Amino acid sequence: GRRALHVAAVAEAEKTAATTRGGAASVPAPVDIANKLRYLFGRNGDYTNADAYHGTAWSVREKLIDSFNKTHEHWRKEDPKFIYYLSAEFLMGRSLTNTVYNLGLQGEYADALNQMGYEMEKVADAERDAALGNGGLGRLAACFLDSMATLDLPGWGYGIRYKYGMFKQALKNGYQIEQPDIWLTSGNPWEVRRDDVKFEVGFGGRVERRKVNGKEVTVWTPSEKVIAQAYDNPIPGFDTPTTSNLRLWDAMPLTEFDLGAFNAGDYDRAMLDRERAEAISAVLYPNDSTPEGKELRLKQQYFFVCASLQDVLSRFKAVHGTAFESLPDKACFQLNDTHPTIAVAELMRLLVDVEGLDWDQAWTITTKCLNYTNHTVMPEALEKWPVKVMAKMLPRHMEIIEVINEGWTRWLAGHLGDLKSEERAKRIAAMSIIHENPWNKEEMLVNMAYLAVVGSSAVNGVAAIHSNIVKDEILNDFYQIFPSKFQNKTNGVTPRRWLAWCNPELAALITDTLGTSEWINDTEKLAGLRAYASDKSFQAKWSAVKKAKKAKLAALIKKIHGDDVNQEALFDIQIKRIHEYKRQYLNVLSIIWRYKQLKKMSPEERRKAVPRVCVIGGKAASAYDMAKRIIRLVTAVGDVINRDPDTKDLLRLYFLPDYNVSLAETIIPAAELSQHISTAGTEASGTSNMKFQMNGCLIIGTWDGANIEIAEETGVDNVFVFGVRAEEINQLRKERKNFKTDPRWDELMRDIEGGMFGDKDYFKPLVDSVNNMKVGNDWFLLANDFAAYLEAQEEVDACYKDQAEWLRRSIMYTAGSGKFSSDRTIREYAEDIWHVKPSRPSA
Ligand code: F58
Repeated sequence: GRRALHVAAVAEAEKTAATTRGGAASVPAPVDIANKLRYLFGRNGDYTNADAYHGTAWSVREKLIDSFNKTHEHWRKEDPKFIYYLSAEFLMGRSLTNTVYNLGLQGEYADALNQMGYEMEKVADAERDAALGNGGLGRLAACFLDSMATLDLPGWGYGIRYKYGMFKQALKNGYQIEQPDIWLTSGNPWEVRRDDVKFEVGFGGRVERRKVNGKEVTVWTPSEKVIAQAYDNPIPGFDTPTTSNLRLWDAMPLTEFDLGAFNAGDYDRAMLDRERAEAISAVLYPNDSTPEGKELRLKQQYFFVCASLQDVLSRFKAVHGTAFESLPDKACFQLNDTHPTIAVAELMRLLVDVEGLDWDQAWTITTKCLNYTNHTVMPEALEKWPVKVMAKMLPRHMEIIEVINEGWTRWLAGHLGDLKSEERAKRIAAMSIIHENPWNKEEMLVNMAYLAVVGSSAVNGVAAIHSNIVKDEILNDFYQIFPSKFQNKTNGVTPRRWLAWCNPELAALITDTLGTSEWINDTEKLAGLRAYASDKSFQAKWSAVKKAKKAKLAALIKKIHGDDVNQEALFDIQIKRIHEYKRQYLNVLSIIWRYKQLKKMSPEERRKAVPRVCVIGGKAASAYDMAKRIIRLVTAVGDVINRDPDTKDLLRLYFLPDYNVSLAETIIPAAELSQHISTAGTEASGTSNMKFQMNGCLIIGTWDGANIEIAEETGVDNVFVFGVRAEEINQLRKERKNFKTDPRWDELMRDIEGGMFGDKDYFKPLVDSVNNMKVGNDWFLLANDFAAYLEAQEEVDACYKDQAEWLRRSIMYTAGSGKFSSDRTIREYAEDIWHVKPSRPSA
C-alpha cells in the first residue's frame, strides 16, 4: 500500500539530489517531507492526508524562510522607505498551495507527494484556514500583502495573532450555531516566533508631570502591563525573490506566574494575570459592519498599535538614531479603517513623552506618516469610544486627543474666520473630534474617523462611488476644508489566489490562448481574450472548464447536503456576510417567486424553463438577530423546494455553511451567475464581485460599489444591472410611507407570514422589517427594487438559453477584469499615498 510506495519513493529520491530555488543543493522533497514527519511529529510512514500536509508544510516553510531572510538582508542594506499596513484583521485562508505556487515549487512538491502516494489537492485540503478576519476588509488586507510582495514593495502587515479566529458556522435544524475556531492546536508551520521581539504595552493608571533637567515631562504609569510577543508570517511574492512579512502580536503576561500567590495556596489569583493578558489576543470580534463598543476591543486595538509603533521606532532608531524628522522618509502607516486609529495618539505619545520632541514637531511627523482608508458608509459602524472608557483605559492618550482637538478646533476657528459666529460655532462643533453622544447628551465620545482624518495625510474610499460618498456625505465637512486629502483607491484582489491558483484549468486555457502566462502579474493582458469571445472553439473549451468546476461544486453540495444536483443547471451564487444591506432576503424572495411560477407551469412550460441551482453562504454576526433569521429563511425555503417533486429538477436552493476563504476558492470558479445586490450606496466596494468576474462569472447587481466599475470594464450591456440609484435613496426613504408595493411582493409576504415555510413566528419580524411601510420600514428598499430585480432575473434566463451569448459574456468578464488586480490598487497606493518604491533582492 501507501507505505511501500512511500519507502520506494524515498529511496528513489535519495539517489537524485535535487536543487531548489534557493540555489543550494538540498534534500529531495520526498525525503525532506518524510524527515519532517519523522523528526517533528515522530511518524514513520502510513500518513493520513493531514500528516502529509504537515510534513509538506514544514518542508516548504524552510524555503520560505530562506527567501524571507534574503529579502530582509537586502532591505536592511538598502534601507528603503517602508509601508506598514496596520489592520485588526488579515483573512489569510490557507497557505500551502499559495506558497508553493508563488515560490515556483508547485511541480516539485506535487511530484514529491505523488511519488509518496498522495495528491497535492487532497493534502492541501487538510490545512485549516487562518481566519483572522470577518470579511471583505480582512481579505483585502491579505490580497494587499500578496501584491506588495509581488511588486517588491518594502512593506509589512501588522496585526493581532488571535488564538481563535472567525467562528465556525454550523447549522442545527437550519439555524446558525457558532463554534470556536480552534486553529492553532496542531501547530502553525507558517509562522516564526521571534523570542527577541517583545514590547511592553500598558493600560490604565495615572499621568503625572515631572521636572527632568528643568524640562517638564509627562509620565504615564500604567496600572496594567502586558507583553506583546511577535510572530512573523512570511509572505511570498509571485515570480520574484521577494518574501515580505506579516507580523502578528500575541499578548502574554509580564511575569509568567505569580509565585507568591501560588505558594500562599491561591492558585486562582496566580493564574489571573495570565488570563487577563491572554484575553487581549484571544478572539477576533465576529462583527461585520456593526462593531461592538466593548472595552476589550479598544484594548486589542491599542495593544497591536502600541507594539507595532514601538517596533518600527526601535528599528528606525537602530539606523537613524533620533533623527525623527526623517521618519516620514522611512516609514508610513496605512490605517485599515478606524480600528488602528489610536496610532495618531500613540505616535504623538512616543515622540513627545518618550523621545522628548516638542509637540508641533511631533505633530508634523505624525500627520506625514499616517493615512486612513474608510471601508463603510454604515453610520453604526463608524467607531466612537466614550471619553470615559478611553480616559480610564488610556489616560495619556485621552489627554493627547484633547490637546489635538483643541489645536484642531482653534485652527478651524481661524480658518472659518469669515463665517458668522453662530454658523462658525456650528461647523466647529460638527467637526470636533470629541463630541456629545447624540442619543445620550450626558456622554462624550471620541470620533475615531475624525481623529483619523485630522491625523492623516491622505484619506481614501475603496471604489469610485464610495469615495464620492465619503467626500460628499460622510466626511463632507472635512472634504470642504482639505479637498486634496481625499482620494479614491478602487479595491482589487490578487489574481494569483483568485484566478491562477484556484482555477488552474482556466488559467492554463488563458495562458495557451494568449501564448504567455504574463497575465498573472499583468492582468491588463487578459484583455487579449476579447478577440476570442465569439470564437466557437474557444467558447467550447471555456465552457468545458466551467463544467469541470461545476462538477466539483456539485460534489461538495452532495457531500454537505447529500443531494445530487443537475449540473446542466445555471449555478447562481450569493456568498458574503449576511447583512440586511446586502439583501440576501431579496434573493430569497425572488427564489420563492420562481418556485411559485414553476409550480403553476404545465409540463411543457417547465421543459422550457432554465433550471437553477441557487447557493447562498455567509455568516451572521452572533448578535445580529435579523441576519440569523435570514439564514433560517434560506434553509427553510430550501427544505421545501428541494423536496418538491414538481420543481426539484428545475430549482434548488442550498445554504452552504461555514463560508470562508477556502470555500470561496471552490465556489467562485464554478459560478455562472453571482449576486451583488446591495441597496445602491451601501456597499463600499465589494471584492468578491471582482473574483467572480475574473473567473468568467456573470453578475446580477445594483449600481453600487465596484459593480459600477466592473460594468464599465466589462461592457454595461454584459451585466444584469437593476434597481434604484444611490442619488435617489434619500428621497425614496422619505417617501417610504406612501410606497405602493407590487402585488407579487404582497403575495410573498402573505406566504411567509402564513407559514408556507413553517416557523411563522420566527419569520414574523423578518416580514415586518420590510413590510410595515406605514412606520417607514424597509430601510434597505427591497420593495422598491423588487420588480426590477425579477425583470433582471428574466433577462438572465433568456440569456442563459442562448449559450453562445452567455459564453461570449463570460469571456468578456475575464477579459475585462484587468483593472481589478490588487497589483493595480497597490501601485496606486504606492505612488499616490505611500511614496514607496520597489526594492528587489537578487535571486
Ligand atoms: C468591507 N467592510 C465593505 N468591514 O463592506 C466592502 O464593501 C469592501 O469591499 C471591503 O470592506 C473592503 O474594502 C468590511 O469588511 C468589516 O468587516 C468590519 C470588521 C470590524 C467591525 C466593523 C466591520
